Amino acid sequence: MAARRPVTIYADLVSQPSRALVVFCRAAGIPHEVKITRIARGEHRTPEFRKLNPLAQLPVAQLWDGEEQWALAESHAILKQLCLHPEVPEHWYPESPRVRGAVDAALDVHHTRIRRGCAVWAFAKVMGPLGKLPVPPKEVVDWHGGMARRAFKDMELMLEAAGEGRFVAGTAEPTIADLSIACELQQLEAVPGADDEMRPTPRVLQWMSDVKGGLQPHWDEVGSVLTKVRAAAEAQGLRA
Ligand SMILES: N[C@@H](CCC(=O)N[C@@H](CS)C(=O)NCC(=O)O)C(=O)O
Repeated sequence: MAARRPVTIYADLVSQPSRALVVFCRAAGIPHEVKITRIARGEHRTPEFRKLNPLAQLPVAQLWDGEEQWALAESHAILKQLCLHPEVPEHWYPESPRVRGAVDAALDVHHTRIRRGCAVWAFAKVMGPLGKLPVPPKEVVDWHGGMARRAFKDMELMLEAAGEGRFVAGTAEPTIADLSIACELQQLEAVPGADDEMRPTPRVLQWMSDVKGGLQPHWDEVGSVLTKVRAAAEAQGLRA
């Protein structure tokens, strides 16, 4: 049988959804190659990249349909495609309609609530100033900070509603929703002082540690870029 062709992931590891894909491919043993595409250098705005994603955003995956390669943007859509690979353990995107519904709902909460706060806030506090990129005005940044704080409350409520299971869709093993949300909250690790500002509860901290724990060493290796970003932010006196 012909060897499976590797999935190509265009990613900047400073980007939360990019990390989610790279960690997932590594943890699930999906053959893949990563093409690092740096947002700060505008590498996602080239005509070549826009052929892959006209919206000029990362991540993008190039997948295979038989002999034909095709490009897909949007990390949740990509994660669901990757879950079709036979080697991926079922717990990541369970087939039971009820559980799958809960995973899809948590993914929607990620995009409509959790990401709205964390992504812009972390960018405005640290990544934007470090990359000398324009950031929104203070009142807009503060609004996103409020949304980021609410993200932790959302997680507390969702985990409470999930009942016995340790993970957000009520499962005993992590799903792609846990991975996506955890990568989003991880982004705040790049912001000095974010913990004091966001005050995650013990339950949310335990969930985060459970998600990370099952993904080592990939979680730490892929996320190590955030330690460097944080050190650079500290050196420049950037804070929450
Ligand atoms: N909903 C998208 C979000 C994509 C996104 O916001 N990507 C950011 C990086 S995290 C990006 O490419 N930003 C560069 C830009 O918009 O110029 C997903 O889940 O993949």
